Amino acid sequence: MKFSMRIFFLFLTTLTISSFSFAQTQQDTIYAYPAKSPVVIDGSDADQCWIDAEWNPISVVWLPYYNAPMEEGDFSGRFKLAWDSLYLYILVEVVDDSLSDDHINPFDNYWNDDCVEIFIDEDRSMGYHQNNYNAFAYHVSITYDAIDGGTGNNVNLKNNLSVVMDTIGEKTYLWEIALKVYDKTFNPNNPEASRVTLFHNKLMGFSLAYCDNDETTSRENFIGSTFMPSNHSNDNYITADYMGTLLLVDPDYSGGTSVRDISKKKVVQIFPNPADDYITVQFSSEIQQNKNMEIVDLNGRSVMEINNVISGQQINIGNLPKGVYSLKFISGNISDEKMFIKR
Ligand SMILES: [Ca+2]
Ligand SMILES: [Ca+2]
Ligand SMILES: [Ca+2]
Ligand SMILES: [Ca+2]
Repeated sequence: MKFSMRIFFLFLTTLTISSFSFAQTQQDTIYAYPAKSPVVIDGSDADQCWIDAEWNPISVVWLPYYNAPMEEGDFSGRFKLAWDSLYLYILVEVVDDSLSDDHINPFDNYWNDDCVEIFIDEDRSMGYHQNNYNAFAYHVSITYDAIDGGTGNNVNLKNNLSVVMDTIGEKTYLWEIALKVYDKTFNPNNPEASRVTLFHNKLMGFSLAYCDNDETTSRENFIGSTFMPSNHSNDNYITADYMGTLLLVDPDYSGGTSVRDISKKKVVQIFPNPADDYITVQFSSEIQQNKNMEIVDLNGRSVMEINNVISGQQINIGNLPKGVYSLKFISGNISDEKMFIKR
């Protein structure tokens, strides 16, 4: 009896640890897909990109202390992302029992009023950004100010984004945002000089959070989209080290060179892409021998090896966590790497 109980608890512990690490993987890397038609920033989610995109949770309590419980109805939130070459689009749905902006001066206690906070590190360099533009922490208020720490002073960077918030239900608010992306040479007096265009395979540091104040003078809850080390749960405004990862993915992308997709020859084809449980691999007759392939994750870690693949073969990827992978192979002097998405 004692022995079987012990096994049972061991099983429970294993289950808890594995489901936690899976959740962390899922939340900390987000994939955003292109908006293929214009996005109207009007506080409405009628745009095609929002119909197509999936929700990501804003559910990790960063403050008052890590994983603190929240009162029922105090806050819940989620967000979607989309992009085109000019903007990162963000749709945030927030349920908040009280919406308030108690400090009239936008620079005064801006983190202690209700606001959506966008953390973005354009080149995913990580590192310190409190008094520089290595990364940004936009505090987007209900009056559409966007305060962040600049070189020495806080600056209102409201021109870096367009935002419209609308009330869509009882205590339910929809924020629709088009964010311009800048590199670390950003200068508020000449922003366009450091404007970055967005492209397939671009990797950025990104987290989203909500500063929840309910008609008091201080922030009650700070809830984010990513897991944090508990002793650094309020550090995203200082450093980009703990931000999540955002990968821009265009499933229709073909040709050209990019950071991750090294193939120029269309030697190997994968479909469907994105895929659920199976991918089918097809390759040209140039490949005669050694048709061994490998699936690697975004960190370059091998997650599956498939030997003696034949063209048209189905590969079961049902056990892989949701994410972006590359299928790699080398045959003689031909090598190829194709990216695919497991959803
Ligand atoms: Ca819209
Ligand atoms: Ca609240
Ligand atoms: Ca950076
Ligand atoms: Ca509030």
